[in-house]
Amino acid sequence: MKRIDAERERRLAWFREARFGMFIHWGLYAVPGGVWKGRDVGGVGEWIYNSAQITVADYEPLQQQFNPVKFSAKEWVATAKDAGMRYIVITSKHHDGFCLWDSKLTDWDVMGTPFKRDILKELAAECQKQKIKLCFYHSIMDWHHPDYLPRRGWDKRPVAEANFARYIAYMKGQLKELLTGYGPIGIAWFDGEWEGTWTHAHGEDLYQFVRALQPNTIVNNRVDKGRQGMAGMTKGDFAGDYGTPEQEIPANGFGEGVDWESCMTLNDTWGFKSKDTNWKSTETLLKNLIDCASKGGNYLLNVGPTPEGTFPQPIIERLGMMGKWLKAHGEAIYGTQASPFPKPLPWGRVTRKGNKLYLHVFNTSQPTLLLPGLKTKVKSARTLGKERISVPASASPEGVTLTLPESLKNQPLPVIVLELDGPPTVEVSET
Ligand code: JFZ
Repeated sequence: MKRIDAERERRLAWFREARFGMFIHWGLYAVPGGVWKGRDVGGVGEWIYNSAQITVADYEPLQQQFNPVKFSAKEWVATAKDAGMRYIVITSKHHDGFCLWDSKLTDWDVMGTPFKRDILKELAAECQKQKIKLCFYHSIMDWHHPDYLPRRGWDKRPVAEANFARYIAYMKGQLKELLTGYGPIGIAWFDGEWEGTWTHAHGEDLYQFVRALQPNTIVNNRVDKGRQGMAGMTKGDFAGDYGTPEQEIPANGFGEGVDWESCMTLNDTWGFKSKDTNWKSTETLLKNLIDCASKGGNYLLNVGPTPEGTFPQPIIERLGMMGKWLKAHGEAIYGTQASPFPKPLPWGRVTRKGNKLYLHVFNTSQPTLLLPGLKTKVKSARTLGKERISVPASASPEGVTLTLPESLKNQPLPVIVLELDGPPTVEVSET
C-alpha cells in the first residue's frame, strides 16, 4: 500500500520537476588539489586529510592559503543555469570541518582565510537573483572538531575531553545559522552518517530539527542509518526524503513515490585534483541525465572548483554543451515521469509526460525502434525540435515499431515525441 502524503508531494514537487542539479565540492582541499608534500595522493581530492594521514596541525595552515580571488557567485550560478541545472548543492562543510560561510560558532571558517568573504551569502543572493534553488551538503563526520568522535588513528589529540553530545549541539547551531540566514534552502544534503557514533535516534532527531527550522526543506537519506551502500537507497523505516545512489545509476526505477538522485563526478574526484583529467564526454553526461530521468530520478553532477575560485575549463565546455542540448530537448527531461517500460530499451531511453512519450535515441544506426508491449494507440510521432519530422509508426502484437528517419542518423541524442490516445499501457511478456 502506497502512503499518500500530500505534504510530501507538495514539498518534493520542485525536486521531481528539476531532474538536473549541480553538486559543488569546495574547501581547503582544493589548495593541495590531490598533491601533498610533492606526492600525488591517491583517492578523491576532498579526502586528502585522510588519504595522506595529515594531522590537524599540518592541515590547518591551508586556511591561510585559501584565497580564491577569482570567485564570482554570479558566474558560478550563471554557469549552472546555462547548463540547464535547476539547483545547486554546495558543501557548507565537508569532512575536514572547514566552513564556507561566516559561522559565529568557529574560527575554522572562510572568515579566517585571507579571502574573508562569506561565500555562501554571495551564492545565496545570486541564486535568488537568478532563480535557482540553493542547497547545502553538510557533513556529519568532522575530522577537525575537538568534540567529534571517533578520531582517526593518527590523530593524537587527547580524546579524554571530547564530548560527542557537544559536537551535535555545535552542528545543530551551525545548521540553524545556515537554515535561518541564507534564505530558502532546497535540500539539506547530509553525509558521513556511516560512522559508528551516529545512531538512528540522532538521524531522526536531526531530520526533525531541519524540518522545524525550514518546513519546506528536503532532507536526503544520509541523515539517518538506512542507506544501503553506494546503491544509496533506504531499506527499512529510517528518516530521509530520498535515496542517494553514488557514482551509479540504478538498473531500473523504483516506482512512483520513491525519490532518488544519483550524484556523479565529471572526472574521478569530487574536490579539485590538479592531475585528474579523466573527464567524461558530454555524450556520456547527457546519457546519464537521460538515464536518470527515464527511471524517475535526478542527476546531481559534481564540479570541483580550483583554489582560485574558477571551474576548470573542461567543465565549462561540457556544461555549455549540455545546456545547448537541454535548450532544444528540455521538454523531454524537466517534469517528466519514469518510462512505462519496466526496463531500459536496447536502443535508448524513454521518459513520459501524461499521454506523451519521449524516445531518447542513443543508437541511431538501427533502422527501427521497437516499443515492446505498448498497447495504447499512437496518435502522432514526430521529432522534438523545430523541424518536427514525422516518424512512421506501426502497431503489431509485439508492440509499436517506429522507422527511424534518415535525417536522425547522425544527430547526437535525438528525441522523438509520441502522442498517445491515452495513458500508456504496456503489457509485459514474461520471458
Ligand atoms: C561521500 C563523501 O565521503 C565524499 O567525499 C563525497 O562527498 C561523496 C558525495 O559522498 O562518499 C562516500 C559515501 C559513502 C560511501 C562511499 C563514499 N560508502 O557508503 O561506501
